[in-house]
Amino acid sequence: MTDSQAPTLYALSSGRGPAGVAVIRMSGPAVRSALQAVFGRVPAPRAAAYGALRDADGSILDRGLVLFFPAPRSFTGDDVAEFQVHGGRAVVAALLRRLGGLPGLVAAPAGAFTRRAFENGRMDLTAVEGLADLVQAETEAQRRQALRLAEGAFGQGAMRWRADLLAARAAVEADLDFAEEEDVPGSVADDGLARVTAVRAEMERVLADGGRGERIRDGFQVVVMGPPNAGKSSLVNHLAGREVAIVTEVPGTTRDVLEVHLDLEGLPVVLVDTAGLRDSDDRVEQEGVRRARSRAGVADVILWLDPDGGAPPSDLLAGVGVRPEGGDPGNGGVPVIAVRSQADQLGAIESDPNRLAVSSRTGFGIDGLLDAIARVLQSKSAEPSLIAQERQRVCVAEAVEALLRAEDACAPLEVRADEIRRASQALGRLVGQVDVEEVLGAIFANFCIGK
Ligand SMILES: Nc1nc2c(ncn2[C@@H]2O[C@H](COP(=O)(O)OP(=O)(O)O)[C@@H](O)[C@H]2O)c(=O)[nH]1
Ligand SMILES: [Mg+2]
Repeated sequence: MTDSQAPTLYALSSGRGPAGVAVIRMSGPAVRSALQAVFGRVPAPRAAAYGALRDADGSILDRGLVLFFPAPRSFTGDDVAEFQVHGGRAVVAALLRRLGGLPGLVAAPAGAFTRRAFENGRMDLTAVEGLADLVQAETEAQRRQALRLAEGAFGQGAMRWRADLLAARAAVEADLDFAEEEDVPGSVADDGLARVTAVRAEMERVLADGGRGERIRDGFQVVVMGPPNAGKSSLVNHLAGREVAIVTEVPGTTRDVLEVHLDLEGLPVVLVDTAGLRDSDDRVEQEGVRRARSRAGVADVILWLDPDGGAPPSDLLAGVGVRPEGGDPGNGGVPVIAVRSQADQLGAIESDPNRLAVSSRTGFGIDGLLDAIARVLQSKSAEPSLIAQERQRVCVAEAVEALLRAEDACAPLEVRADEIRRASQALGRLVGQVDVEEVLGAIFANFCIGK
């Protein structure tokens, strides 16, 4: 299909109304003719034009602003136009109906505009993923990370690596081709292989981020643990501002793992309520305790709640490699914040200013607890990470593995050149230049219609 036969996409790009303004976008070869039909003219590029938008019989549908972005300097790389009209449902419906009746125009499925931008080389695949995350971002940390990705910070770096590897492979292959001719200096391949080592080291630095990017995207796990009846579920409900978990005075009420999503000073947090740790004959409760312990293993922070101010049991500490409160967050293990719960029941004398104490009943100490959690998570997310999701990490890790094999001095040069090629291919998949068909569907399914 040549470009002039490609369908012209149209969709409501703003949220469903009623709203003050709605934005309807078109992209494709029929944009100019559609503008002519609806607006009576094609406005000057990139300048807002105001006027009547007309139905097929000449009657006015609405008055609004029209913007025209000729190819290739548009979001998709094709001709693009946007209508800004009143955001009433009937206005939007009438304009969409009008556009749908024009020759060559088809309703855009989810992510279709971004897909055109990708196919036209306006964005690499990591930027597409960043844009999907940006639309979904709920906290400041998520917004910052997604924007960086959407602007191509990672994709551009990956393409530089790829260019370096192409040059390295060319050098190694040149050595191979001319090996018989004796007069080719052996250092040509050596130069190439030195580049390989430099690129591999850079990739390893990017990978060694402790998974921060994925955590920012998917949320930091804050796991609430403690003995039965410590008030874990009450605290989770209090922080969620709603009754997520069942609270009773019966020990062993919570048997499942419950999750609540929170925005903690801009950081996305998944607060996890768990079963109280104790030995029980009840099979369901035993399973709850098992799940609680396994969740502790992937926690970013454990909140240990105990109304008596007790410390977490040593087997829990050993089981998940936790370290005591105040430990250096940089040295591995899951940090534990020990909290005395139900502090409203403490006498003034018992309260210790150096120890966190909270009451879900009165709200006492809650701000201090949130600060303590935020401090730990901020230290974990201080340095931004380039990698935001598993797909990206897998591609870079595959490239590193191939380069490590390419660096093996015992391997024949043919094999080493081939491993460099494999690494380039993994980077090609990362930015979406090779073998992407099967991932595209999954990626664009995350988009909304109109993006
Ligand atoms: N006085 C007081 N009672 C609390 C507080 N938090 C929870 N409780 C009570 O302690 C009991 C157990 O609470 P729950 O949240 O189910 O504890 P969990 O087993 O750790 O999840 C319930 O009767 C709650 O009403 C608190 O801050 N102050
Ligand atoms: Mg509970």
